[in-house]
Amino acid sequence: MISDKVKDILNEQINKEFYSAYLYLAMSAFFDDKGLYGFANWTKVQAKEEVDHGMIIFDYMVDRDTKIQLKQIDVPENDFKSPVQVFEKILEHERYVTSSIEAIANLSLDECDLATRNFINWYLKEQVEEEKNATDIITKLKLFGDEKASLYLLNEELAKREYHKHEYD
Ligand code: OFO
Repeated sequence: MISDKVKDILNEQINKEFYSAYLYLAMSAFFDDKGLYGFANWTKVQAKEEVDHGMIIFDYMVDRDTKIQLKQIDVPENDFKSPVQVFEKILEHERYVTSSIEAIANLSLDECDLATRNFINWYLKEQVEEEKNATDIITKLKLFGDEKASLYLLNEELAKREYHKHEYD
């Protein structure tokens, strides 16, 4: 059985995942407005993956017969300046999400909830990838972003990202 503390932190995490989807969608709209369709695509695909992350926790809680309490989703930032600034915000946000996931891992251990501790491993792995993706794009933007041709090529590269439903494995 899931303790009240673990239940509360998982409910909060569902909210954070849906907030993440909102934030990425706001970024996608910014890029779309600037005509950077590849960047808009990349962030929109990420928004869909964030919804999957929230749904995986939702389904886990249903499986464990735990009460789900959906909370209000905050309004995301909508005012961005440049591609590199957006990706720096993405990295900062993903680091924050990583610390939330680590808090779930630690709490589930404190509560002797080994099933949740095991469940959350998938997210720990996922966060390594998400921080790396943001870091890699920041590196490219800082190296070449001032040159229009390079920005064009990166935009084309990011246009290729496809959405595949994120399954828990
Ligand atoms: Fe961007 O990460 Fe979800 O968990």
